[in-house]
Amino acid sequence: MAEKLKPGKIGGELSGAGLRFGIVVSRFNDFITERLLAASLDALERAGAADGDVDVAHVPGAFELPLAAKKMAATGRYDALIAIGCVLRGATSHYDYVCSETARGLQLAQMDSGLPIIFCVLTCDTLEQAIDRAGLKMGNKGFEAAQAAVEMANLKTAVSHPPSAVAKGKAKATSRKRKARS
Ligand code: INI
Repeated sequence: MAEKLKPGKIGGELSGAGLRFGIVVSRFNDFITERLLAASLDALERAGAADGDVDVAHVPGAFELPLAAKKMAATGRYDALIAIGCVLRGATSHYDYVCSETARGLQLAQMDSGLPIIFCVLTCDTLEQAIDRAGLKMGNKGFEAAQAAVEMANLKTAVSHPPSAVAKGKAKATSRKRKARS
């Protein structure tokens, strides 16, 4: 166990004040997705996000979330995005294609743009499982997603200025000053 080493800590705060968020929501299964959206907005409001700093875009289904998210990311306007959807298993393999391409597309959009895109897409076998995750037994995943968006929006900036680099910068400046004085 390390006894003396104190690593510089990098963390994302949970304050959304002054940050801008984009939410893209699927209309498919909107009985669920609108509940996830409401909880996301509630969480952003509680985190201090302002009225004009949150935009909501609707798309037909989960499969359309990645392109809309990518376009929103390209505006450069947002500090984080939240993608909300609900895919319910049916009798065919359609579910698997929609789930995997939605997840893959959102991850690609996130990695290509460098903007956090929070994955709030429920992938459930039954409607009951989805209801449980949209405000019933398992809480509301929309609320959790918004908290993740706030944390990642802050972390994105924090990781670009790690404490070790800041300390090194200060040490260099001090040694430059010492040299200049001698
Ligand atoms: N879209 C969803 O968001 N959830 C589903 O459960 C779903 N099912 O089951 O079919 C679904 N399909 C539509 C899909 O996302 C696209 O909108 C459609 O294929 C047009 O591209």
